[in-house]
Amino acid sequence: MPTYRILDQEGVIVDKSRQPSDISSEEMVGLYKHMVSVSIMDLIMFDAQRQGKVSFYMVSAGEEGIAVGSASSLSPNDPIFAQYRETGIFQYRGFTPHDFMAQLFATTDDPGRGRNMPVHYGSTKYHIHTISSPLATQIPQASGAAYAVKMQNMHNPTDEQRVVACYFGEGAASEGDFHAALNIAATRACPVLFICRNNGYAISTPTLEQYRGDGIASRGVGYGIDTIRVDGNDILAVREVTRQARQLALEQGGRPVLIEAMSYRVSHHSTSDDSFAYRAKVEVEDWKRRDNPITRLRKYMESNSLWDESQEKELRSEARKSVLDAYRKAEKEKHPPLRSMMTDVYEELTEEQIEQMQKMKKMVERYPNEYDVTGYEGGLDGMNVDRR
Ligand SMILES: Cc1ncc(C[n+]2csc(CCOP(=O)(O)OP(=O)(O)O)c2C)c(N)n1
Repeated sequence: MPTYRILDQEGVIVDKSRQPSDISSEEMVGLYKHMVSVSIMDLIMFDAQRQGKVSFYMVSAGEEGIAVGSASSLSPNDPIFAQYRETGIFQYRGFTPHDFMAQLFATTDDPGRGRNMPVHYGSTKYHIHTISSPLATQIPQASGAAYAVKMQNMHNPTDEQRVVACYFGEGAASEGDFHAALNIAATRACPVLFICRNNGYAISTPTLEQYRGDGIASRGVGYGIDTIRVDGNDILAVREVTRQARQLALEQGGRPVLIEAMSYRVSHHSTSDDSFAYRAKVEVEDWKRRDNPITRLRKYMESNSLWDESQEKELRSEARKSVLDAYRKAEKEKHPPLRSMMTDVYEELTEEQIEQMQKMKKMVERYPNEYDVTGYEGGLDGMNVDRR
């Protein structure tokens, strides 16, 4: 299946008769700023993990264009299900450095109350379901949500008609859940965009060992789903493809569309990985030099007098400053009270949970040198629970 692109690696329009449509200069610059902001936060937080400030981190280096470009073509009300390398969608929808840091440092402002690993963001406000660690969890969930959205669209035709967007890697597409999700979405005609980031690796497994067919795109065709492959390093192409896919997904009462966005995972898989154990450094360096969604758009903007070196410098220093400010604040914040490890499971704490929390409190009181709870809101008192 061929790959759709608008810009080549030098940021030049491939087909002069197909200029980027439906995008103003301000919007284009906005997309660029979002990509750069994500990449700067990634660098800072990757280092923060190395310094022991956060326990874990994952960057989206090289793939910023897929997240930011597709998010820009969704309605802000379209529910999103993501994997974990789509920080750009949170950035695009309005996450501030404070929101990112609250989750990464598990402060009291983290809506997940510190119960998840770092980068497992979620937001009711921005309609993004919380990220799940087990691969492919989100794909059948997205089909289910799209079925609900289909019903809502049908019952409320004058309301804004929504679609669901679901992101995953080509490795996650090897899970059974992927196949079940695509089939149910196709047979029930659910308005869902399946957006696969094919970045060449699933941790240490290269795509050559992941599948023998024509990538993930060929699978969409097999399920009777309209499918397109796009150059994931070309943010304008990703944006355009997602815009058209969204329209298609709303036609005839709803239908799924599969987008396979081709890219390359420039970074290590996560802070727990050393990718040079399974791929040559020169391969990575080569990709870094040859192609990148950020430099591609920058070249295009510069050649169209939309951007220059001084704007670049200003953007980078502002983005760095706002991330570092939020980082320094979050570092000093308390974690949520320890009792919140038990809350939100049932409407009220159960007898068993209360008993466990009381036992735990006694244990902490008995061994104060082993358990430092001063970093948690309320300290020891944060473990008090009511027995009604
Ligand atoms: C069910 C399950 N199996 C294995 C893992 C361990 N694991 C975490 S990420 C990952 C690779 C996923 O690769 P891909 O979907 O291509 O996304 P990428 O990391 O390349 O963005 C694996 C195997 C997991 N989290 N869940």
